[in-house]
Amino acid sequence: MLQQTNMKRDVLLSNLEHQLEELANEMFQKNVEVLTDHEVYFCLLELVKRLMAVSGQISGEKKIYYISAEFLIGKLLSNNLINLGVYDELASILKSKGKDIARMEEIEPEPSLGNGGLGRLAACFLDSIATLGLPGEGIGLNYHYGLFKQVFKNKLQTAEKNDWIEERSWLTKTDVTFDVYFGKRKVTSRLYDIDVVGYGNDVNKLRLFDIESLDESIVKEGIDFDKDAIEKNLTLFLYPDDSDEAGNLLRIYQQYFMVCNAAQLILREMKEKKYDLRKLYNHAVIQINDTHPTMVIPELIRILVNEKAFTMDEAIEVVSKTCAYTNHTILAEALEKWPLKYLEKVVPQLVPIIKELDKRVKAKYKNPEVQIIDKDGRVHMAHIDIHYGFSVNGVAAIHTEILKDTELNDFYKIYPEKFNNKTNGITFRRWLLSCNRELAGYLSQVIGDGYKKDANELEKLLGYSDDQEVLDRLAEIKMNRKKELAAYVKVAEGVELNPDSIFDIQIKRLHEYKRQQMNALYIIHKYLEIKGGKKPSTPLTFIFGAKAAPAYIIAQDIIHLLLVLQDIINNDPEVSPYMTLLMVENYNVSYAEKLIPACDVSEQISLASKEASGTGNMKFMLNGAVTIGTSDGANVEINELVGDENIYVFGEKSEAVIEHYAKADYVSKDYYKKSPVIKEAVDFIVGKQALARGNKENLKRLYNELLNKDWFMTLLDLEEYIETKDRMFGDYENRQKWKKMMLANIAKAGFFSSDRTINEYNRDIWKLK
Ligand code: GL7
Repeated sequence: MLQQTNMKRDVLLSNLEHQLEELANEMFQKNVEVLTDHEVYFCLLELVKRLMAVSGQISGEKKIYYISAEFLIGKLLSNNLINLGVYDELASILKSKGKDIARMEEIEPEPSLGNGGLGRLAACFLDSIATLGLPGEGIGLNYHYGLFKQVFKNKLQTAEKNDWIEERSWLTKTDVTFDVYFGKRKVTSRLYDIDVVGYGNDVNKLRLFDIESLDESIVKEGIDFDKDAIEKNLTLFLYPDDSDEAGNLLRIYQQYFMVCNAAQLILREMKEKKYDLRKLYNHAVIQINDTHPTMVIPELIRILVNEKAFTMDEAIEVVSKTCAYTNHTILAEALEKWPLKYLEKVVPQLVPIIKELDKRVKAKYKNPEVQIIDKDGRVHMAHIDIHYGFSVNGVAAIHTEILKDTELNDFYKIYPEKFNNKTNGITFRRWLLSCNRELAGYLSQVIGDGYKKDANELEKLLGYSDDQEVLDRLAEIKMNRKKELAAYVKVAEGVELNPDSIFDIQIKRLHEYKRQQMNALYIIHKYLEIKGGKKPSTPLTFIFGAKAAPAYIIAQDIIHLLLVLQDIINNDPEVSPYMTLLMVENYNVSYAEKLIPACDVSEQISLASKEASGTGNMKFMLNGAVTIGTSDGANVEINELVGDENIYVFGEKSEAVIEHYAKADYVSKDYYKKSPVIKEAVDFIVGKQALARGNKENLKRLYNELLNKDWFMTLLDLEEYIETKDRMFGDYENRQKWKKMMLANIAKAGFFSSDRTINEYNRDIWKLK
């Protein structure tokens, strides 16, 4: 069988040009030369799907099921071509027919099945699981409009639906359907698969469930729709607005729909393979990605007890040995607590199980902090995971320590053996080989190809720290990416960027803890300095990209401020030669792939203790950017790897921040009053110039927030941030020093390969062969 598929594969591979022509004929009755770019894209899509279909499906005695509400997979064409090892060949075949593969890459719509780092991490993990030849699949939902598309109108973010599913796509409709019951209400699911090919041709699957009765036409204005019509709306959007009860219920509907399907899929496979369900944990390990899939625990227990004749004790034991939980945040708002009465409305069949799980905890532990159902009748989803899973992991060393010492300390005292750290990683296939082909090629030239399989080999680059030719080439490649970005942005945003300026980039979800507002205050400070005659030696370009949750008011206000500042700065002839600001519209994975390789300065300035890990920080480093950051998340590990001389670290440490929260002694106004520099920058937000170009309501609200609340302590670190950033920009003038820093960052990035992360998950948690 394997031999047969290998043969088929070899036949396909040996004659790609012929295959492509045949497809063009079959699908469009034309030769490739005369196809439109879109038609070529569809042919490539079909060709890659066929190649994957005849590649080796990974199999084994035990499989990892990675259940996640998000899989931010990004465009797939180039990555699949790279992983299949045919990118260069196809690019040249196309070129010989007058087609530029880069245009096909642009045409591909980006699936928006995720929101941020958590979803992108899941996608990187799928790539690494397949690359390492581990049997595994992702299980999630097939959102038709995914996360919203961001459109700026009058300097405000508006949300539109993100239509990504075309007549032909990476999705393959399967004949698998399941019944899913919400109490007595029944819906029917349909499974769609996306093949995930690893680097080296092994294939796993991403399994996305959808609902047969979905009705896209119920979406009217923007992203508004009737939240009650479950049969019609269930898989329309990722994270529908949850500011009212109907929105909360819809999220629970979605989560249960996801895990009920996952449970049925897993059990079906156990049955097909005639595995003993009582040994489920020998054949399946379920990684619960954040709390969204938590209900898989009571759901599996329910099925085992009601349908498979397990006693409650037996079911709990088997399920607990199968499920492992990853925590991605310490922010209270993101640790889900569903009111029991909501669960009663949506999934009444799970409530007796949850109550039983809670009862067992209450019988054993008196501490109210570790209960599943609290005194207000809320179900703490993470607590289910911790009590009834066998592993709890954080996503960076400092994050796991904070979980153990502070946030989850009561649990750590009960189950010290369950806690472990798995520092996040990124797939170098997408974040280097694909997005920065020139750098990847040059690295191969200097240190050989080995780093593509073993990322630690990047360290070989350290041997070239004093090699002028290598240093100059790294700088030249960076300049090439900056020019490309400038050309792209000119068309996409209508903004002119100067490639000779320093590209300082902050791209990530918009959130106060990430402190885009602190960066904005720095920019105001610089603007005022330039107005006062103090000009930077090298011009500065500040770039932001961020979506704000539609119901998150202050985040919208911060976007507004950035767009107002962009207007002021870029239209001020005294300032614009020295400084440019750009907030890109609809920041997504594809945009990241253009921005990251072009970055000089990577902004990782979250309030210490709040960013669980961050993964953008790793992508920037790998592409030769230098980090300015706080001692937070994976920044701490970046710092340890590159040493203090190759990173700019500032700000209060996490212990001090945690103490401020414990003592409630942070008063932002004190910082404002104490420092004329801070005062001047903050006042600018509601100054004449800003009000002339922006909305009073948004700007005033943000100003008041910073002055009177500032929950994420922007002003705490602002002065040190300004000093550090000025020093950093000063150091940029020493080109030799900067090039060496670039080299050191690339050389030390190997640790952050998601192959390393997945090897650790497998070694410590999954234990697959
Ligand atoms: C996140 C964390 O905020 C981020 O720091 C981390 O890198 C990522 C992956 O572990 O998970 N948690 C979260 O809820 N989102 C994240 O990006 C959306």
